[in-house]
Amino acid sequence: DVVPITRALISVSDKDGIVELCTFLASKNVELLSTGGTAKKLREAGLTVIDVSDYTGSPECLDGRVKTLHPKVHGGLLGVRGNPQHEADMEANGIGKIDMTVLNLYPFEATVAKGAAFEQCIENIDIGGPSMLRSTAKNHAFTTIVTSPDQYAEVRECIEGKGGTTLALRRRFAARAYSLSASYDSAIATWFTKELGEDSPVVTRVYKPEFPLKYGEFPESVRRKSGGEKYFFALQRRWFGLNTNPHYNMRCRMFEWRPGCNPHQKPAAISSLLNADLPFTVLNGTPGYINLLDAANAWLLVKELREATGLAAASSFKHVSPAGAAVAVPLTEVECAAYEVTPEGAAKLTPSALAYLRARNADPMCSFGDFAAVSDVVDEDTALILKKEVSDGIVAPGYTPAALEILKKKKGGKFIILEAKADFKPDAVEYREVYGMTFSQKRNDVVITKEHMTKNVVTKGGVDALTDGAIRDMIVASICVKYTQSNSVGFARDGMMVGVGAGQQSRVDCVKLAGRKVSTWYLRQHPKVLGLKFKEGVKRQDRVNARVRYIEGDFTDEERKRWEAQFSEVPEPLSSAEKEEFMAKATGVTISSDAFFPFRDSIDHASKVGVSYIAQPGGSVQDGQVTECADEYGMKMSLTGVRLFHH
Ligand code: 93A
Repeated sequence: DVVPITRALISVSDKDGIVELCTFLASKNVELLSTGGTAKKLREAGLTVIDVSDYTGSPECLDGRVKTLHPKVHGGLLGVRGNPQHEADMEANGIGKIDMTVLNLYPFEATVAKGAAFEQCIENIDIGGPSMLRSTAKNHAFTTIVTSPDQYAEVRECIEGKGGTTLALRRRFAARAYSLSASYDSAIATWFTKELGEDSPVVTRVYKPEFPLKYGEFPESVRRKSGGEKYFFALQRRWFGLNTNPHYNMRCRMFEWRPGCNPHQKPAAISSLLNADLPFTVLNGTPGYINLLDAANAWLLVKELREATGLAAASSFKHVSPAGAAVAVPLTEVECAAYEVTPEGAAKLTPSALAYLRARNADPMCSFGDFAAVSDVVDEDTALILKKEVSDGIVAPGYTPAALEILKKKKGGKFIILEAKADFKPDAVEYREVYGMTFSQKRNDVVITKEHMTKNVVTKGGVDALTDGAIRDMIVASICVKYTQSNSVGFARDGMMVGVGAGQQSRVDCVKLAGRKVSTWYLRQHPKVLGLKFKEGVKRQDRVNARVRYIEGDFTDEERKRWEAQFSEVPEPLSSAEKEEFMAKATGVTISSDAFFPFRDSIDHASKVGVSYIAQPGGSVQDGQVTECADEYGMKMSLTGVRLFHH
């Protein structure tokens, strides 16, 4: 199935690498036919080239609109070799065989992107190129279509090694050529439709496959023992409650069953747009469906936090919402104790490490098995913190060799490590296909700045009542909710999220949920919690969970017995009065909400967890009542004017 190349037609707009390829082809005695600009470039490099117009006997005309649209070109590409009728037709019409086409198309998309005039865009619609591409790809049994400089090396290697191109290569290149043709036409159709003034252009987007996604399997042993998945589900529900149970992930992990989204949803794969790459490359591990959704959101969140604050940022994602996020602000001594680091150790931490330590410690119970993101190069300090934690993977713009070595050993070598493209900028319009419907919308590219937090402070004292720290926390919390599934609210203090509420149907429930996390975060710093005496060998995550249960305190008798067994000294209960007394001192917390507060109830609840500052879009008919309520509590509230729903 190897076809030797004796004649090739070269016609490229992007002339990168073309001289080198053609020099190689010439050295293999390939006759080169070429169009105007390409022929000129090849001749300048000293190559012998036949102009297509000389070959066809038809001059390029109509300002180059007609260059290769000729039976001697298309016949030479489309004729079926060995077919007596075709061979006779070719003979009768003086059509010689052309074995290979190397081409790329007029830069239509780049011309549009430049903001060129309508006529110039029209002129950049390539006609001859796609025609040759389609002819060559159709006849791939005999002809080779090369459409991108990134294929030149492979084609050279194949000709060098095999004396021609193989059928496998020709088929692969033909498939790529038709994808290019589809993508090119899609770009033209999109642009043209927009020019008609349509709001939501109908488009076809063309993707290239990247890699299959990891999906979990029930190991055979579990299947056999439990008598099937159904029984296992029932058992899991009985043992551990519904999926919201914090132990759920642990169970999944124990059985190496990664719900991403579900084991029966296969095949699962990821693709990228034909003319764009994924925002990251995989350095280690096999990511699953949810991992990559987490990674994409987590990466954009930390990138934005970094840009907004100028500080290293980190986030800890679970189920496509942040459990925590933070920028690198030094820890207090009490925080060091609560996060299990020594003050000396904390003082030496790099900014990346500090940011992740904070992000992970917002809600360490929820962060179990997280997907981490760091805005800066991951160094050894950061890797050593992650090494101790149960985590699924990380995305960052780079890794020091020492950090990479540590992380690659995590999870028996399965820890997912993604290198993010530092300059990644998502497309202006985003698309999502659900149940056969394609939604498109402008991406939420609003850049949250100090201006949003200061332009409309509606509470007493106005903008002068905001401290720099409060403004920073308003920005951090608002960027965080921008990447949190709605309805969402986020509480921040000292550059760190200390309670994120995601995916609630009512705002007040969201405030209660996230507010409970804030209380837990605060109470983890209560002297009685810091003084808990764990037995030797109690694992890190078990200590985290045990502290949370201590703070919650709502044990059944059985549960209490099991809980107490983890301590060398049985702890005295933490009474409601003690908790209230401690929480009464809480202050300086900022809350940001992804949409307006429709009633004062959310503010009433926020007042119980030390909220001093509020950032919210405003726009409710009850804004006045909410402002009065904030004033009652002495809180300072900014109306930002930007809603931040995220789904
Ligand atoms: O104007 S065209 O649509 N008409 C043609 O007949 C034709 N043949 C090749 N564009 C045509 N091409 C395109 O010209 C190729 O696809 C390639 O992008 C470009 C190369 O032109 P040049 O060699 O003059 O730089």
